Amino acid sequence: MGVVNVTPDSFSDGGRWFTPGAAVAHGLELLEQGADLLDVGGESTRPGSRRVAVEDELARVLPVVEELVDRGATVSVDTTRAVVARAAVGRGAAIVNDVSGGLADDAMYSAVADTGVVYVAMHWRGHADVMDDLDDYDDVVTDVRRELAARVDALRAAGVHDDQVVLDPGLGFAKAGSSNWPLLARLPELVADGFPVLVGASRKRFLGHLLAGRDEEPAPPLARDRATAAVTALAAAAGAWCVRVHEVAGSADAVRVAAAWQGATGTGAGAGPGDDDELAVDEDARTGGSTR
Ligand code: PMM
Repeated sequence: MGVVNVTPDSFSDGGRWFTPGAAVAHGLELLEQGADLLDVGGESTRPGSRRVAVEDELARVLPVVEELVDRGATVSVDTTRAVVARAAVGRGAAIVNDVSGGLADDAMYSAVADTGVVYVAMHWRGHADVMDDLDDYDDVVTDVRRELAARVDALRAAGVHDDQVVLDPGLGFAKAGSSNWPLLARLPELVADGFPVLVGASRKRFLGHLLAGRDEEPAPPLARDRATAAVTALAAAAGAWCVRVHEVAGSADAVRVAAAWQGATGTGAGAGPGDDDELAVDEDARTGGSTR
């Protein structure tokens, strides 16, 4: 999944693709580099950032969603607002990617149930202006899985079908650096819960800290892509359904390596290059199904 942030202030690529034309061109470039899905977002979740007005979010994302869908892309809309989700689906978005897992907007689950789209429920505890104070876990993996299971219960109660649901541990959201590594290392536990899993590690702060130089300054976002590709390889090998990344080429290669590796050992469900299964993500997203 390639990231198309139509925002002036995202932490990793803020402002670079802020006009609709630049955002569409960037999305098309990511498709050429091997993305199966494009995630279009109009509200930054940068730590500490403020909400944007719903009118501004709509104005940012809708033209970009529509144009990318017209160009043949499978598009996901990155929003916590039901009204934006419904409007984007109306323009052809196949997936709603909600970093709040439905907690930011009571109307989100009925929008997902009504439209029948694939829904990414991310683990979340609060908006960007407060999330850094919400990193309090007994065991981060157990707690995140339990809180995601509660989201699944609520989704089912709202009439959303299991095969619409993708779960995401929400790396960096209410998670300090050290809380992110167990979520990656123990990804198979989340995968075993039975839903497709999306991992969003791309360019995040915990990678910046990992890559800090001798001066202990975190590596800047644009210097985190090789580490992101390494996470992609390991996440794919651990059974992730999807990785959300800013720099697609390296992660597309990493996914191929993981698939070939698993195909050769026979220990996983991954397919080798050229195998029919390789297209499953794309096809299933288009048809609103899952790859489980
Ligand atoms: N991270 C960001 C934004 N959207 N969506 C999902 N499902 N998972 C994530 O980890 C995630 C996300 C972070 O913001 P960015 O677009 O600036 O990288």
